[in-house]
Amino acid sequence: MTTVSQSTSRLDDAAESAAASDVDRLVDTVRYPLDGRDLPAADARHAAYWRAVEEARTGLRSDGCALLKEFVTPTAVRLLNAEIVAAKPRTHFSMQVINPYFHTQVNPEFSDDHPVNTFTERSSGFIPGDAWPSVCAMDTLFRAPQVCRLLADCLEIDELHCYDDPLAGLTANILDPGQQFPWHFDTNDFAVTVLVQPADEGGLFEYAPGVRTATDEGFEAIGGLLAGGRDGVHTLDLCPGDLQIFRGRYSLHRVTRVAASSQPRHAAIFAYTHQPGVIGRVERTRQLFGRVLAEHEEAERSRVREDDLLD
Ligand SMILES: O=C(O)CCC(=O)C(=O)O
Ligand SMILES: [Fe+2]
Repeated sequence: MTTVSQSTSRLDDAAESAAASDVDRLVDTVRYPLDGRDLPAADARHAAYWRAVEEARTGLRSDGCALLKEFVTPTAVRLLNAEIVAAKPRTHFSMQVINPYFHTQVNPEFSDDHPVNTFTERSSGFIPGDAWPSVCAMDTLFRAPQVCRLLADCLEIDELHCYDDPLAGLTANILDPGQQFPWHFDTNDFAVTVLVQPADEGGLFEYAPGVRTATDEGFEAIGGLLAGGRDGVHTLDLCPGDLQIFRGRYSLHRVTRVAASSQPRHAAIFAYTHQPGVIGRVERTRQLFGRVLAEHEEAERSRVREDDLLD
């Protein structure tokens, strides 16, 4: 078990923090036996593990989305929410008007009513990776090798690594009353999300699978959805503790506006990469978190140096 660092742990109760470092206490291991993967086939935990993986694979193959219902136990959900509430003052809220590609400027090459020139308010915020205590349930779930292994199996990839970015690796998406995260595409291949505190009204995750492909921008379908069309839109019935694996590169998606009278919506977001040691670009980091760290600047400088060597 990892020891609690004196200077960085900001949980009220160190004992609770130490307990949270055990991933088996956070996950419903009866339904999702993390150790079942390599047990003999006759073992019920082996069967349960691979049943969950197969179900997730079916969802990911058909529409780029898988739900591991109630993956996180109710007690652990309360712990995650307490950690989010404690770190919430560090949220970077940015009110921006964006198109589905996160651009904020008009592109004169397209008509005024084109998706590229259709801008919608994004008012939600992210708690950055450096706001969490070094030992906490959020971090344990994010980094647990058994969870990474399960996610890689669901995604049908050989390996997966925690996104090494000190701000964008482990975040929480916060939508306070009245806020929304409008229709957009993600730049990463897949996202892993755990709903921790749902809104009482609004705050629904909606997506339209496969509206674009690697070779077809799908502008017509996107235009229809931005204009309020509902063709092919799925609305997820998410409960606290559900873990969602989502391929958002080709599926337009959004979180609808949280009602003014609602409690805030909190979602834990775990970012992974195919390669180890990946860190975000300076410009994108500034857009999402309002700042960059020395690591980002350094990574950008070594990129330049690498480019120089290749020339
Ligand atoms: O909060 C969520 O459920 C997902 C938010 C989202 O789409 C994103 O962070 O790109
Ligand atoms: Fe997204």
